[in-house]
Amino acid sequence: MSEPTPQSDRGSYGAGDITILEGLEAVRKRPGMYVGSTGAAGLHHLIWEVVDNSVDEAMAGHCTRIEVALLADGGCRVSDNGRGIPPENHPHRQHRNKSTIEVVLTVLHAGGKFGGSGYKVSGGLHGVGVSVVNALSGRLVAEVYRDGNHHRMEFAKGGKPQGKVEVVGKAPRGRTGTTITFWPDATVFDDVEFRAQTVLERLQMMAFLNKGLEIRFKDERPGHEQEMAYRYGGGIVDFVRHLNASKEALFKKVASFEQSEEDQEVEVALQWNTGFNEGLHSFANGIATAEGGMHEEGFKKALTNVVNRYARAKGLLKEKDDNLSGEDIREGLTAIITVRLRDPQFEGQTKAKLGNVSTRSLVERATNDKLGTWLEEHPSEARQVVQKALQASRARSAARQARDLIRRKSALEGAGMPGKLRDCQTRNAREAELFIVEGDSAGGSAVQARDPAFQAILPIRGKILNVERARIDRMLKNAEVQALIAAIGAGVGEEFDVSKIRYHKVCLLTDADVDGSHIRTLLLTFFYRQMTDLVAQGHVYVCQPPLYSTLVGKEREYIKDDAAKARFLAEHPNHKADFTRFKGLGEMDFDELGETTMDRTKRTLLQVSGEQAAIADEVFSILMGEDVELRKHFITTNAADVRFLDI
Ligand code: 0RA
Repeated sequence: MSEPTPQSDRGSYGAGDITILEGLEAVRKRPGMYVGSTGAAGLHHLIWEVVDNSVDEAMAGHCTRIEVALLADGGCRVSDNGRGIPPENHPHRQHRNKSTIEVVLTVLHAGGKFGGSGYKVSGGLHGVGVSVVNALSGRLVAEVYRDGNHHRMEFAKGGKPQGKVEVVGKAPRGRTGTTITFWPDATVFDDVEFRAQTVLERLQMMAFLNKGLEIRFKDERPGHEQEMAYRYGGGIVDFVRHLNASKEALFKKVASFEQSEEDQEVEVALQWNTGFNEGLHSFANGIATAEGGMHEEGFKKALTNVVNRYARAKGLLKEKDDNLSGEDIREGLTAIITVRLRDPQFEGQTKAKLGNVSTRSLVERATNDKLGTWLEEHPSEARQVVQKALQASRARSAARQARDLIRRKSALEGAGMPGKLRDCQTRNAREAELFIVEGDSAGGSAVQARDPAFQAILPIRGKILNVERARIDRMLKNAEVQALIAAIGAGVGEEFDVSKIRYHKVCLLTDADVDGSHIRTLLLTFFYRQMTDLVAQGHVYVCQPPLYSTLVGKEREYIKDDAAKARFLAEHPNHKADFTRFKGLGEMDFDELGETTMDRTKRTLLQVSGEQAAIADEVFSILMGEDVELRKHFITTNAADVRFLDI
């Protein structure tokens, strides 16, 4: 064993240590402030935080590989081949006697590199620092390979240092980097089991956004074993190809460009497909900006301008013709916009909207110049883009006529509410809930089971139209879709105004079988496409009706699914009574339905979040798009799994 790193005040405990422990204690008191929640999203945030630090090291040009492992004992290990956190004492005065490793892991917001180089993330919940992970862990081990040595420091529950940084051996030849292994604190989080799919989706996104960076994943948990590796030499160009892979591209080429300024840069990749939906995904410093913001605004404005300018110059639009609208130009567009900047301002409901005005002008200028040039250099592709927008424009005026028809029709139906809606009494949208229930008979039970003061019921019969494949004009003619739009009361498509919604919770209540899951997916696709803000702002929920019930003594217990049944059997090894399996909601009587699924004090609702909209878009497209083979594959490998919508 080698000499330990020199440390003054070894073992002594100064005033500074107390402040540090107070900082970590503050994180433990209010975890939500630092990682968003103590639910699944907050738990996974711990991994994102550690990985983000390694990605920063990669962005600074010092790291080419990151490995994430979910360990058999419930821990998570993140290793990189960066420079390694410096084991020497921290240069700042107030931390003078401490290794930088210790400072990075115990001082809030100290994760950043002291040189001030690179672009540091500052907004929202992101970039809170690895010390937050330490505070919320039951145990954490930091290992650093640097200067030929293997350094190690361990922390107990809540981030309490167990001694100082020690050199525990030699580093393998040429090896540098940082490895953080942590075990989330089971007394902080509701559940400490990581979900591989959630981690994989995030890692893949990070790999797309960081061209050439290799990100490996290994699940070592018994029964979950798998390995995965991502590395994209084309970066966001590959991301666009990937998103369009389940669709039919309008042409083979992906347009891409980048531009940088003193303290910010933008990169854009785009390609149209023959579909009708807009798939614009933006990121700031590697964080998804699901609510858009200045970078999206700049891009959209310039895209509209550039395509119209081109269409006029080439005589594809005549003098008497109106300009093509932005929506028409973006129909079938898949685009990734990623910006990196020094001081991002994250705004909006979910802190997922970029507020920096200077970024708008950078993106607008870049798009005007570079996409303009791209169109000039690719006349055949450019012509197809204009033709597609012209078609969209024609379809849109047909849709407008269909919408006017709905408006006139609902005006005739009195208050404008669909006949099938059993509305609630309250007119306060914040406390109002709409249950969309599959089938008329289940709808009847739900009407009896509800609390009519706050809960409205809308039965939906059969399968609503497949939104991904239908043009909006056809979709709007569907009676079920019309009833939905009228009940929610906030319009549809580009006219949707989330401030007008009549219910703050829109809950999907469908059978636990394949048909039910299909209808749920169709409804979610519809909301995601046509009422995007409803999803983005967290108003959509999935009910969790039980699949089984059984008698325990005289009490009836309800059991959510097969996993819960297995748990129940493990906890009650001598259980003899039969399990009743509910084939559909219709088999439950109304008080069962009320008690298990609707009663606000007893039910569990899954909130559908827009945070991972970019990835969800792909899932929806695979499921709903034209490619039957891909769709079959998806359904067979993910049957009955709705949890991908959870986080
Ligand atoms: C502080 C300073 C330097 C690097 C890091 C921290 C660092 C932190 C993490 C966390 C995970 N992986 C990491 N890699 C590096 C700068 C080091 C230098 O100037 O040599």
